[in-house]
Amino acid sequence: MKGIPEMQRPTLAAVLLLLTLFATGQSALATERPNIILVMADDQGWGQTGYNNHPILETPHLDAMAANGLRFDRFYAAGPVCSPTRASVLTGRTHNRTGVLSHGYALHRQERTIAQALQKAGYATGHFGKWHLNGIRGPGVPVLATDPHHPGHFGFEQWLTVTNFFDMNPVMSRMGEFEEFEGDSSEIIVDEALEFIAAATEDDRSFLTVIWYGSPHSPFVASEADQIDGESERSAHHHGELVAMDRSIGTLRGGLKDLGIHENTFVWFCSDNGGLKGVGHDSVGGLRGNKGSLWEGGIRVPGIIEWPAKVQPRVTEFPASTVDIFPTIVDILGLPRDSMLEVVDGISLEPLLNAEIGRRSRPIPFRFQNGAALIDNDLKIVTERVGSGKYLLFDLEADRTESHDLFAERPEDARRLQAALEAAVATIERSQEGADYPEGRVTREGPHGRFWHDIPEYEPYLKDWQSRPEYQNWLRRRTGRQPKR
Ligand SMILES: [Ca+2]
Repeated sequence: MKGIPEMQRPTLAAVLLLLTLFATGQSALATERPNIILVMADDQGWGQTGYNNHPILETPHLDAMAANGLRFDRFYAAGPVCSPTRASVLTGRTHNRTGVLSHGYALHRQERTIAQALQKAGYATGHFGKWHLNGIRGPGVPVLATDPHHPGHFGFEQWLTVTNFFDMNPVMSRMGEFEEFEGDSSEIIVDEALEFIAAATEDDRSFLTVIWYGSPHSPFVASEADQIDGESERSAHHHGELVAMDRSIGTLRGGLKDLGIHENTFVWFCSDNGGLKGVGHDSVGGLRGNKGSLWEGGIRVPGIIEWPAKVQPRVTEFPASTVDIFPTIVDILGLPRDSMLEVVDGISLEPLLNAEIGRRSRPIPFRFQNGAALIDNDLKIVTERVGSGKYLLFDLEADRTESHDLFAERPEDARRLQAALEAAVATIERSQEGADYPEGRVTREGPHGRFWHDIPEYEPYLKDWQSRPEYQNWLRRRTGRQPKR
């Protein structure tokens, strides 16, 4: 205090006090805002959890998460295949609005994403694993730094990402730099995600971490220890991938506890589409249809929210969807509504976290290839061909296998839901033409659906990758070349 006149001392002390209060206030604010982790399996069917009584598969970590959180018995992937559902998670919109008509389509850069919204709110944002929103097809390869649709263009400040499904010992892209890893793909990305989480926590930053597994998608490769005894090879490997994925859920939950942040971390687990056929056991728990269809088996998936600070553990029958993720987070964090691009198809599930809220206020729309459907609480209307004028109506509560068409028997519901479905299809078509974008049209940064083999920047790697198991058969088919020794 030497040299500072006596009278100014209280002022200086007050400034110091204010600075201290400011710093404390900031960190109190940071701890109030929950961290967000979005975790998604690739092709895990509704029936493929222990808690849904799978005949051979045990998922102790998902079961524990479900027992400590809000478990959805009717959770829907917004699309029946992978890229569409991923687009819906990031935008809160049904996928056809966003450019992602099917797998291998690119998400329009004109969309607004949950990662951009949280980045703007000061969150650290990271993406780990499968991306599949860059319009590239073929088994997962590391995403190029020059890719106009890499996660960095959609609000992720860090990413360790593969174009599509990936498996044992993957090659991944860390912000454009290729890295080779050893081990099970689920465990690798959870370990990497935990490092990102630890760094953000160390910096006193809230975070959004997106963990998108490549399991249990084909090729089915599980370690010896994870394969289930007595199963055929295909079944042993497919279910073994789920064993490893489940273990990585345990690692994630344990890691959050070790960092002392599990209470106020909001974790949302789901799958990206329904289960597969021919994997040794029913993957969809007796529902109708599989991946690729708008029947329940194609879209109903495991779904769990765990957030110990706020969520009352229980099982809910409330129908919810991946389109609800972004609106729910916007609501919880009090972000501006225009963080999301209208038309938003999801609703906030924030009121559901602590109490049952009765009926869902807005139906869940589906529009995929030729078909469309609308789920309005217990009722579901389906058309297998848009424009055919043919509709089917089911009561999912009474008829969970969608076996009994009520369209003729329930004319009032049929008329109401047919009109609602036609209206939904019409607005989705307008979005598809670009009506939601300020430009009034779609401006596209690259083609949809290219195979990476045809992209010149991958050419230098083709020779090496021909001997890798995940690309070997595929490359042989595409190039007619034999793998080199
Ligand atoms: Ca998938």
